[in-house]
Amino acid sequence: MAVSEIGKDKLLHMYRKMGEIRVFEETAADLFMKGRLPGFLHSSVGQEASSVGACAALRPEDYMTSTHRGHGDIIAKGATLDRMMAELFAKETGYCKGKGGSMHIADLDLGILGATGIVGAGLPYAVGAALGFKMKGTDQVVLSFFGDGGSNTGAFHEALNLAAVWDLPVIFLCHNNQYAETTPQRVHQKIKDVAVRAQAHGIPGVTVDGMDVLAVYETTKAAVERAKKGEGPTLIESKTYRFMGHFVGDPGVGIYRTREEVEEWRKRDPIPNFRKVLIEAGVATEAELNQIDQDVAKEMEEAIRFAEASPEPELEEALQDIFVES
Ligand SMILES: Cc1ncc(C[n+]2csc(CCOP(=O)(O)OP(=O)(O)O)c2C)c(N)n1
Ligand SMILES: [Mg+2]
Repeated sequence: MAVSEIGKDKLLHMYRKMGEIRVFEETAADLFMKGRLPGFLHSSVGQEASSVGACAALRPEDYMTSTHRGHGDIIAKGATLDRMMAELFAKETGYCKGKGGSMHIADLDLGILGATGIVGAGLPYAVGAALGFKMKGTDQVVLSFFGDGGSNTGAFHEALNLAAVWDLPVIFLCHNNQYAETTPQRVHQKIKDVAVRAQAHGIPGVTVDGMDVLAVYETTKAAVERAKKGEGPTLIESKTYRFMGHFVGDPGVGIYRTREEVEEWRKRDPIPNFRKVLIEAGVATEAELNQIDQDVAKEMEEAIRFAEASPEPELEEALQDIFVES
């Protein structure tokens, strides 16, 4: 898709969101390694174009689900860095009042149905939400993010099958980052492209360059249009890479992948590449993009201050919002 068809505001929004994700992930990893954050973190650095391209094709009223590596997807859907950081700090002002933590962030007002630490578990509840939209007769859609490892679960196949037979408005978006924990895709799957699994369910399957935000945007937009018209789900495989280890603390090189492999993928870093596209197409100047980078850095500093200054949840609230009152 030519940049001229997308419009400057949207393009700069995508650039900003990718920057927000990068700085959030790097800051969170740094705080975690200094022992200042509780819990466990999975960084999505490298996957920014995959998250942002997909969410840029959604409207605020559309829903999404995500995974243990979900910070990027959630920021791309509209979450702000302050409440994200507060959630990681387990503070009252976090998206889930500090009870969700890194892997379980949700906000229904933003259409973020939830992330989950259970691999593959986000797919069936995306299908449930899509069934709800279809029964209500709205034109909302649901996008479910998952990984290459997630595409090996039974839940993946059950979700695709049901969404296919009922023509539900779902987009299944696989961040194929080449690894499931420390296992390379070639070891955990016989197929090269996750997208071919769509054939088993009679739905379209598309493979896209997940380091190219515009390619992901265009592909997702087409899938959203199809879903809105009642034509059913699409499986999109976005080929991407996580630059960091599986979890923050995993060096990510030497044991299960080589430094050279990581360096090769780093040359395809989606953020400087998109910056180049914007400048070469005359969409923005260096100065405009530098200003966005500075605004993002400031937003991050304020987010840390906000999270640090926020109160801990009260002990009496420990069981609130955990069970549904009947
Ligand atoms: C049902 C289930 N099985 C195993 C695990 C342990 N586990 C956590 S992350 C992960 C790998 C997932 O790989 P992928 O779906 O490719 O996501 P990525 O980590 O690459 O983002 C596994 C097996 C889990 N959390 N849930
Ligand atoms: Mg993976």
